[in-house]
Amino acid sequence: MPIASAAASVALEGFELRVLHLPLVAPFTTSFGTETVREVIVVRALTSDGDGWGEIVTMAAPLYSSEYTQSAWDVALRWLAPALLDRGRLAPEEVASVLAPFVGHRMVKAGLELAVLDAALRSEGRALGEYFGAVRDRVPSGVSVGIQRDPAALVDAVGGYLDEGYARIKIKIKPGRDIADTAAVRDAFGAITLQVDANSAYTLADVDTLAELDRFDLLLIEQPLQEDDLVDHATLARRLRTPVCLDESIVSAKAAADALALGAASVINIKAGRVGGYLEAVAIHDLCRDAAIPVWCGGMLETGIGRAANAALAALPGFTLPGDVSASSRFYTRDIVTEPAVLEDGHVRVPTGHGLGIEIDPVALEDFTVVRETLTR
Ligand code: NPG
Repeated sequence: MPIASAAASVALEGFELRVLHLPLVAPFTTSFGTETVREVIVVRALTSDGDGWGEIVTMAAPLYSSEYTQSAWDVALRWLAPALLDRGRLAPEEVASVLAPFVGHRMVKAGLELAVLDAALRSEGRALGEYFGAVRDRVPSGVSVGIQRDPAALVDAVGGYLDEGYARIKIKIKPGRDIADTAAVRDAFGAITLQVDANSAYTLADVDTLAELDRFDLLLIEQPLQEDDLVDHATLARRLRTPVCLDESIVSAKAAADALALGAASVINIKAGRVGGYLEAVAIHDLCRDAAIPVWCGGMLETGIGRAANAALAALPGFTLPGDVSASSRFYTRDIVTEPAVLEDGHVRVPTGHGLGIEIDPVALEDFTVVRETLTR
């Protein structure tokens, strides 16, 4: 189901970029490290038709992907924003093709595209969900739980999220913190909807350990092997009963098609930042839907900007599994939007206001800003 009708074009006048530091409510540990502060880049597209907001979801260090704050900042200001500003007037659907000559840097492309899209839709009075073709007004909310001190602490953390009403639990695993952690959660909570995320921490040599997870009836195992290990993922998938879901490996619609053709995955996590934008994300949704492959919306600890966009994306019909679209309070005590996403009966509402349907809290934005730069035509 491609985008039904194109958005208006906007006359770009500039981009304002900010690096923000948002303190996390608790440290978040994955197989690649621990975060206590979310460093993120917020983009404001300045147009003669009004402003638009986007978010570049890079992390401070290149551990999840090769992109990181300083690479994103540099490429955005030196190459990508100037290329868009050179065009003057453009439609959001043209952003990807203007930026296509620049290799990689997908998270930056996604953040710039979202800011242009928000400006365009706001100018037309259209909601992002409606533009995407959303079929739901709220989406089931899953939560991603980091690696804790020990399995008992993990059970405590998961129990808290279940009490809040989250519809699905995802726990992070890594070698040495897999079977016992998963067993502890299964034993404590019975038949909850449970999945695990390895963030590329294993190799094919770990197949026996990974096969032990089969007894826990997991919804899926996410990204057990390295980003470019598509063939190994296919080999692993044949050895496991647990469905293999890919995250880091899926950097484009082409990568998704290749992974499916190889049998490397039977579920796909769609993250707009990782694939270069929300329009590419919709394209992956469409191809998976045609192939009857379930998808879910991943998260990158987004501020209220990306969180609103993710809720709109996750409202598309092919998103049949709960995503990492949690309440803002899962990560932040204070967000940069006036009405942060809340959990209601295990769901997050899809905003209906114009564009992203959020309003920026200017005081919070200012308080969290550590660097700012504006580029104009
Ligand atoms: O709910 O936004 C969220 C976080 C979901 O676990 C989550 N993200 O690998 O999917 C991931 C993971 C991540 C964490 C990715 C940190 C990058 C950095």
